[in-house]
Amino acid sequence: MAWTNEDVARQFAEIAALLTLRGEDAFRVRAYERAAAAVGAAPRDLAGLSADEMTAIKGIGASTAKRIVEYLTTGRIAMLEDLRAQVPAGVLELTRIPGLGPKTALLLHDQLGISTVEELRAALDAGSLRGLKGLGAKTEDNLRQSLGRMGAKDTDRVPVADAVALADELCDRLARLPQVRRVTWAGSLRRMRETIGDLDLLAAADDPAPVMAALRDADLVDRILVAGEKKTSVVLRRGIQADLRVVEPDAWGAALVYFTGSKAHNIRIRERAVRKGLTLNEYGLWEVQDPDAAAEAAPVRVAGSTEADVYAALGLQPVPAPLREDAGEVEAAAEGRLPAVVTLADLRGDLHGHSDWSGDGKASLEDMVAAAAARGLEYWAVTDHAEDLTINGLTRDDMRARRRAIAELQDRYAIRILDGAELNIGVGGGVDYDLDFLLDFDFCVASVHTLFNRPREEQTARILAAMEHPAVNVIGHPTGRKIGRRPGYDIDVDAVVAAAVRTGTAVEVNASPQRLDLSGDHVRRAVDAGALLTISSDAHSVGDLASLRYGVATAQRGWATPGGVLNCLPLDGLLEVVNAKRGPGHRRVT
Ligand code: DGT
Ligand code: CA
Ligand code: CA
Ligand code: ZN
Repeated sequence: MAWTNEDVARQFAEIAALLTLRGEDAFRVRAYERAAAAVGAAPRDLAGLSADEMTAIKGIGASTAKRIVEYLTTGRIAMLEDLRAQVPAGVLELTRIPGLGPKTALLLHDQLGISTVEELRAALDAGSLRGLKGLGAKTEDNLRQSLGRMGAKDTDRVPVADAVALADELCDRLARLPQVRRVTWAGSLRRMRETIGDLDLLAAADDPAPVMAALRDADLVDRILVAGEKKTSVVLRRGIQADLRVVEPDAWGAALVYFTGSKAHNIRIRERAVRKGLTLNEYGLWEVQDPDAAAEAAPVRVAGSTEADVYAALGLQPVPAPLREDAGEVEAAAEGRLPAVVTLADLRGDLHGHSDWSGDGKASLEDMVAAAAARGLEYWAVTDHAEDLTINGLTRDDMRARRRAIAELQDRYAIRILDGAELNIGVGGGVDYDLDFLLDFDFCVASVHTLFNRPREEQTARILAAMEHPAVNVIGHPTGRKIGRRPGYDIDVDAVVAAAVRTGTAVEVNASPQRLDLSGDHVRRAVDAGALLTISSDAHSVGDLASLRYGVATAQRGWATPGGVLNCLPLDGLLEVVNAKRGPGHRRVT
């Protein structure tokens, strides 16, 4: 990640917060707060400046400058490290939530024993903050909103990509056993939630014992929690729990439905079963037995061996796992109007990616192009950072040189390389370079990389202004959140989505597992409004291209169809959209 002024500012804000938490002198605290504000608002990139040049900036004194230099050269500030060691872990984490200052954090810690974001979430849900002295209903409201924008926390839940890697590894091993007919993962992982509480593995086998034993004996396992006949639970070395159920092949589909969940979805379809005079459980969909029937009469299984059978017997279209959240999908499936959601195979290109032309890209342009081509993509946009991202951004000359490199590669590769840029949305909504220069690109992403803590109206207006630009084709990671680490900036997503429709600008589903931005819920709002999406990897390395699957799953969770996704269009269709945005009188991209 780039070291930006914003990043430096965060270090000072943290110092100020930690000093407050330690009850330090208000004057000293204020000095660091002022330094944080000055750094955040500095018109130039600090990395290029000497300590002397820094002190010329209003609000930065000699000792602040010294610490900035320390940070930029070593990546750490010793004083900050010392402070971190002295304050109860977790309390500071709370202060990362906008609207929650050090005083409130201490209050929550001392009065309610809250020291993690998750605990705060639970306390809010339980209403325990109400009546707390010094904490009004307005603050409570703000906290709730900030937590909502932050996404699920990572303390005891793991990011979906980590869980996929573990679950794949375990399933591969189990699949090799001769007894195993089928094996897969279920639960929140199969629904592709952003974070995963535990892994739910499901296998079909006639004899469960050797399958259970194989999991217990796996070297990935740290300890065994349950060693039953139907279920084994273990804690993996990585700290995450894995549950394995083994069922007979005739129950496979019913078990898969049951253990995929969500619980709310299961309840909804079980109600449907009951209305049809059936019962649904993990072993199948059954006819309800007549109480007068002979005790030895065998129960009748209506469906069970495949998921499709179970849904069909319930009078439902088969529901893709990411949609199973009781968000209207059962009603839609009953009426035959489930969306044909976008799949990985529908993506024809990737419209956000980096090469080592920008400082944070890890692979060469050619390696990235070759990897995108090897994935079967028809086009790939290289959107290296533009110049306003001072550390990693490319100057005009860099961009021209890169353009020559692209042309040379294009002679040798069939995949279309789109000459692109990731522009920085300035505080007033302006972007890098100038109109003429921007129109020389084929495709531009515009993203917010600085000044996250602006008020909602300002932040929204800034993005709306950028959307008006004829060369801005998509807003990258529109809310700026990092899952479990920082909330997105406060924006009016519905206003952004409406402006996307009006201006012909797309909104991105950034597929990086730490972003997934837009989230599934936001995608749903974009889809309902008719906004065009992109699903892009934002790859900084060859391996990152594989993240597209998480973007697709997130789009599925928001009910997106290929028709609503810009990079499901073939190249000429994509270029038509780009040229329509440019309007007449501007260079056309061909
Ligand atoms: P997670 O693990 O918190 O990320 O979320 P899930 O959805 O994987 O939940 P988990 O592991 O507790 O349970 C796996 C599935 O089992 C869940 O999605 C639905 C199903 N299930 C069916 N009935 C119940 C129930 O009564 N309680 C729970 N906990 N799960 C149930
Ligand atoms: Ca689970
Ligand atoms: Ca579980
Ligand atoms: Zn990017």
